[in-house]
Amino acid sequence: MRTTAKGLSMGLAAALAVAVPGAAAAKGAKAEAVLESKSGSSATGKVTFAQHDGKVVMKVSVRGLTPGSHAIHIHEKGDCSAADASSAGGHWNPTSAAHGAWAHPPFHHGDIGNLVASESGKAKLTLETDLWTLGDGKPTDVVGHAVVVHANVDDFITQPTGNAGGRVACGVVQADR
Ligand SMILES: [Cu+2]
Repeated sequence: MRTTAKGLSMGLAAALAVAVPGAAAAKGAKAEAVLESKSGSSATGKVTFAQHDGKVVMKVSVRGLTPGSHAIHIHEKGDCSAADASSAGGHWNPTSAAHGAWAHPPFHHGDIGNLVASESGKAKLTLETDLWTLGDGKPTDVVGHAVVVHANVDDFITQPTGNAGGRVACGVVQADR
């Protein structure tokens, strides 16, 4: 079934996902980023993406953070190889917008916002949007970019970074297969 699902077009996979929630056919419209520690942090986590009904649902789970707020963005380059994750480049910004707060234009497609880590260093976030797609190769496609978690809070004002500080975790978004 996995091989069959991979061969489906995105449109068909999305349609089947609606008709048969949780079925193997939905595989083609899913992606994942495994977050690895960067800049000497102990932060790790996982980000999943699932597309159905013309929307993408992202679920973020991170642990090992310092308590408090941490910016989280999607950055342009799917390259987390640098020790400080600088290889991921700037924010993913296919519309050449100014940096800002999610859902308050202008903002980058990658301007997810802030995670709030508990005293135990854990943070979760869920976001649903029709601004993103998965695996279709369009400018709105999240696959191939990188999810980056920062040391500091995003102020939503400072251009173009939000003054979010260092990069403590990074993971490339890869289509499930
Ligand atoms: Cu960032």
